[in-house]
Formats: sequence, C-alpha cells, structure tokens
Amino acid sequence: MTSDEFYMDLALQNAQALKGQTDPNPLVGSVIVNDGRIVGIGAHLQAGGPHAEIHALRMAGEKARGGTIYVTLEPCSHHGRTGPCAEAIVQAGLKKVVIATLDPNPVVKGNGVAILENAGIEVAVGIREQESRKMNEVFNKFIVTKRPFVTMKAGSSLDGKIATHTFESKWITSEDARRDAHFLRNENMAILVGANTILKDNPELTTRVPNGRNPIRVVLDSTLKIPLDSKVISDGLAETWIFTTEDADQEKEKLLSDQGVSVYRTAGSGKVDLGEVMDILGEKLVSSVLVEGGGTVHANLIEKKLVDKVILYFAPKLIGGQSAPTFLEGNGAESMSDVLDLADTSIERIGRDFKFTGYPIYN
Ligand code: AOF
Ligand code: ZN
Repeated sequence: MTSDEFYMDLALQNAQALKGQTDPNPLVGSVIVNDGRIVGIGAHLQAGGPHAEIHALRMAGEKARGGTIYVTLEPCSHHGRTGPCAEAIVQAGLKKVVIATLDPNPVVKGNGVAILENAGIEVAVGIREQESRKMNEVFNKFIVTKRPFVTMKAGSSLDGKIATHTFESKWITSEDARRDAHFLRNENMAILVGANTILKDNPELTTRVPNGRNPIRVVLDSTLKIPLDSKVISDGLAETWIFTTEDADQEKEKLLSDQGVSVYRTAGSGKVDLGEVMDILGEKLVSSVLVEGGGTVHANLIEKKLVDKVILYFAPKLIGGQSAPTFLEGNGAESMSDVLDLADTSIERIGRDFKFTGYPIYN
C-alpha cells in the first residue's frame, strides 16, 4: 500500500462512519498530512454543515501550510449552503491535493480541480476511486437524475417465498438477518411499500437500531384503501406519505390529512405513476428509498426500471406451494432475453442466512 492509499483509506473510513447522516449530501472524508504527520482530520457531518475539508483545515490551522490534503470527493467550487472548499484550500496554502474521485454534481464536476490547478497546486485524482464512488452510490445517482436511489429488499426462503400459502411469514429469516435489515431502514431516507402490505401485516416500518433514524414511510395506495387505524397512520413514530391517483376519494384524503399524513396524487387513474412518485420524492430531497414490497410493487418498479440495487436475505429453508407469494410477482419475463440480470454481485453470511447484493442491468 502506498502512503497516498493509506491516508485516503483513513479519509474513507471517517466518511463511511457517517452513513445515514449526511443525505442528501455525499459522504466525504479528508485528512491533512504535513511532514509525515497527520495534522487534520475531518468528515462531512450533515447537509448544511461545513464540508469535510473545512473541518480538517480548522483542525490543522497553520500546520496545513505546505502540506497535502486528501479528500474522498473533489473539493467543491460553488457557493452552496457553504463556501467553495477549493478556494479554502488555496487560501490555506496547501501544496498538494489528492482526490479519490471527481464530484458528479454538475455544478462542481472538474471545476474544483480547475481552481486548485490554476492556483499552482499539484492535484492527483483517482486514488481509491472505486471505493469512493461505491460509498456514494446514492448521492451519485441523486445529484445527476434528481431521483432517489432505490434499493429493493426482501427476506425469503431459498425458493423465493416470502410467506406460506396460508400467508404465514413470521419468521422466515433469522433474527441476525432481520437486525441487519434494520440498518437498511436507518440508512435510507424513505421506506416504500404497497397498501396491501399495510392491510396484511400492519407494519410499523420503523428502525429498531439504537439511536436509529426512522425513514419516511411511503405507501402506494391507488384507491386510498389504507385503514385509518393502521400503525403507519396512527402511531406518530415517523412521517407517512401516501401516493395515490386522481380518482381517489377526496373525503378519505381529508381524513388522512387530518391525521398528519401527506397525500400526493399522480396523474391519471388506475395505477400510481411510479416515475412521478420518484420525481416527487426527488423534489422533496429524498435521495434514497428502501422498497420492502410485496412482490407486486417489486415487479412494477422493476418493470419501470426504477430499482437500482437488490438486497435479498435467503434463509436456508424451502417453503414451496404454488400459491405461496414470492418477492417478485407480476407477469415475469417472457423469454430468457427479457430476464433481468444483476451485476456486481456479492454474498455474505449473516447468522444462518445469506445476504445477496446485486445491481440490475437494464437493457
Ligand atoms: C466537498 N466536501 O464534504 C461535501 C461536498 O449545500 P452545500 O454547500 O453543502 O453543497 C453540497 C454540495 O457540495 C454537494 O452536492 C456536493 O456536490 C458537494 N459536497 N463537497 O467538497 C464535502 N459534502
Ligand atoms: Zn466543499
């Protein structure tokens, strides 16, 4: 490992520790080294707060002069909620800037590097580039498309069942796997389900992680059939947003609004327009969504190419039964050429279960 990689790894670790706390801003870490000593460390803590480099520069003070700053993301060039970090680096008299990856934000992309180079500072880009890009997969999509990064999650038997044919589902996966899944709720800004899941399970959809953050509960409900006494409406534990269609009953909408629920109507009748749901969530700065189905919602989202990442917890069990529900319903692929391929896959053991992660490649 080179010393550049060593310091960049430290910056990455610090950034990673803030997962779930900075959105919709990226995870960013920074380390300043002078004369072989670390003189400043910083990470971006929350949107609206100082950027990683600013924290590190403040810690280093005069010791930054003549040193090298490591940043996991290109220093910014714009006057946003905070000042341009590239200019702060120039002011502080750094000699060299090592960057993991360019900022995909169109207002920054390359402009930060240009400010630094124009000031005569040596700039190196690409140290731990893959790691940094992966860490910010949510931000990278959101800042370019203005739509949230969507993770579809399910826990099933090896044969893909999420319940028995009598709809018994507690529990398929182990406690370890379910605990791991609660971290996903903590990391995502919103959790999305269909109204049928509410009717069948009446879930809370909160995070059972110590000091965890509850995601906004998003329910797709084309006819506003959700019962007023369901937990997501009445428990007050987190915000609930319901997406419905133009046809849905006005009176029911009023009853829901009176309970503090936000109701959004997408254009047209029939099914909720999922693309519009993502546009509205993006406008409201919801950069990440965890989808916990069921199978019809999963199929509809996949059909619209709206799922960015798939996480499946497989319990080493076989449930069987033609009518037992699976995590992916709908019509399914017609021919092998229509089958959805997942790339960049990995598998991890969690207790007695297997956690599979993959990224859909849409044609
Ligand atoms: C950095 N270091 O630590 C972060 C950066 O609203 P603002 O002013 O905080 O600007 C947010 C944008 O700044 C964000 O979209 C991204 O392009 C960049 N974030 N940049 O150099 C940081 N958090
Ligand atoms: Zn900045």
